[in-house]
Amino acid sequence: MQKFKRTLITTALPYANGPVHIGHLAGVYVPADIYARFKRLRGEEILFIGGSDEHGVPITIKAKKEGVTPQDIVDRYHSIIKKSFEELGISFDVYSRTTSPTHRETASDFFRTLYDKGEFIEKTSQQLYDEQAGQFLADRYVTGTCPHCGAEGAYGDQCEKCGTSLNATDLINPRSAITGNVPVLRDTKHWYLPLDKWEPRLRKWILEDHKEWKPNVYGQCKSWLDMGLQPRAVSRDLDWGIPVPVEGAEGKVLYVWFDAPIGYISNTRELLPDSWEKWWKDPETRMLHFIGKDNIVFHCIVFPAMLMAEGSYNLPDNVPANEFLNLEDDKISTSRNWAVWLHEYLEELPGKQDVLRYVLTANAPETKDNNFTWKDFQARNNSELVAILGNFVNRAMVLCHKYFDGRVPEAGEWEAIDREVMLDVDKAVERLADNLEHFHFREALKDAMDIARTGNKYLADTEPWKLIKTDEARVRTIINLALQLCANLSIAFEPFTPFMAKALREQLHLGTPSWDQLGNYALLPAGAEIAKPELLFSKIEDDVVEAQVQKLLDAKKANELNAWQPEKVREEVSFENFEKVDVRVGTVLECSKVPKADKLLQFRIDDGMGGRTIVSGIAKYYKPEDLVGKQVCFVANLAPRKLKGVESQGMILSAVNADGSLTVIGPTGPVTPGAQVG
Ligand code: B3M
Ligand code: ZN
Repeated sequence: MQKFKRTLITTALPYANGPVHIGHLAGVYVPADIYARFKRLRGEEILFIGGSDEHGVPITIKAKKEGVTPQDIVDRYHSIIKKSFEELGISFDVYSRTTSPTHRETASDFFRTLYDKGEFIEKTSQQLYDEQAGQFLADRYVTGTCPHCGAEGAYGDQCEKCGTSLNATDLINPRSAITGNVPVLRDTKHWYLPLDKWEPRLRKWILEDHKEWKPNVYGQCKSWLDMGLQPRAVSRDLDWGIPVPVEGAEGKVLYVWFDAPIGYISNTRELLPDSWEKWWKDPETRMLHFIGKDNIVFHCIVFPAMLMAEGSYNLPDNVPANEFLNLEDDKISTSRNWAVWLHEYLEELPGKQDVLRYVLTANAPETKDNNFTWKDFQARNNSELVAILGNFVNRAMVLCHKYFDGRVPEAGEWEAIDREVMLDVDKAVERLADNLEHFHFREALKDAMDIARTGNKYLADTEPWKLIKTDEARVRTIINLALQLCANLSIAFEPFTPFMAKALREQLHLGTPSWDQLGNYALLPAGAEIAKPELLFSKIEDDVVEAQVQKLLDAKKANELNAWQPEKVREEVSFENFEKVDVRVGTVLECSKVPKADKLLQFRIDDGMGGRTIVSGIAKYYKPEDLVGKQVCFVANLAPRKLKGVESQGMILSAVNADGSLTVIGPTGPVTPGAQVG
């Protein structure tokens, strides 16, 4: 492996058209932050870059829907996202945005450099155009049927059902997302990056030189390369974005996927205006892109091709992309509001940043899609963080206060069991570093947790609370070692749960942590004072997680109601046929439940003709006594049917609501029983 001097870590720039949710965190930001913190602890030179992606069609669509400007939308979400990342402890060195002047200049210059070098193809082609809206329909401005899987509602840039990336003109039955109109085709000129030109170099660089990439990443790249690369348009006919910086390009902007990755460069420049270049151009800098799997092609093929075309930049050394996280066994969806939003989590579960970081790491979708459930969240908190980690640290510190006045006791000779414990911890630390280095964060977390497990077992095996009566000298040694393990834990957990790690270091009166201190069992000098232990984690009760599940269910319900559409109108009938149905008004005389049928109510109706019995399936929605005395409409000439042994002589009319519930239909004023409706 090449020896690098420093590491540039980038994270996908989230679209500023909504807040971030746990799927983003588990896939990108938590693993990247763990890695960045690990490297800092090792004393390596790193730079950790984040920022908001503020261009693209989803933002303009959202703005239109709300009747505000795209700038209003990105201002709102950029600040929500930035603040929530900070509160979760994502330790970016810079978090900027693609509407910044530095970015506009950087992206513009980048395009211009490629343009001047003749790296683009200029091509006029036919694109979809909405005549009523008076604009071209790029990307998400058009929906239609996916030509690959036949799904309805595929977007002009991608089908979310089968994941295929599309051109708007590929869609079957395209419709404008602005007006719903059928678009027409119009000529327009765009700039294309000929990916095919870079294909041989990309093939060698990925398929031969980067066989170590994660199988999901390598596999996706291989299948793209094997399909053959085509020129890709890097401009769009839109009024939101960075203007194409050439003559005759009025009304055209850079495609969002052209400018967004350049955002990594701009944000580096913004932070380090004088020394940014060493992070991008010095071959001794290693670049890593942390992203989700839907961004692989852009980071492994398109952006590298842009960098190759420019010529003076490094290519990424690795792209540790993750799979997706599901929520309560269902795909996370922003539009369906099926998500746990970070800013809401921080507000509703204050002080529990580490719990979320821990659970998302323990469940990280590293090799396959994974699932987040609130039950699992609670279980991991209560039976891992509280019962293993928190418990061990608390016991060790409490014993130190109880027997030794809160001063670290001096250790005597280490015995065999002590040395075994140290050996176990040494091994865990070694695995931990190796797993972190290889982006195996779930395994790494287990390794860190093993230190606490070892500590718990050590106390259980040595039973200092019994030994204190007979052998205080031995207890001094045991508590000393137990406290040294606590000190080790405060370092090992720093990448994963930084808030807890800091609190623990403060309680132990430890200074700045460094990775080299791991495996050192004399971190706390004998005689040093430690603070009174404060619980590092607290139990999460059932009502807390139940409220979260209920919130999701409420969102689902609201969403279903929102998405409700009236049934299609039935086939036309003639007036004569309509007249055949004899609808009358009657008054409910009696109403009771039909025995052994939980859906049915049995009515006795005054129909002006001596009365009749009707059975109706509305028991879920009405109590029998609520309907007595009410007037209802019923079909009087329906052939009689037996329902649960009762003959029903007609049908009471009711309407089906959006949520499936039924409301009985009756007259708005008093009507003579038996009167005809028509
Ligand atoms: N904003 C897509 C996404 O959030 C896009 C990433 C840009 S990274 C340069 O999934
Ligand atoms: Zn599809």
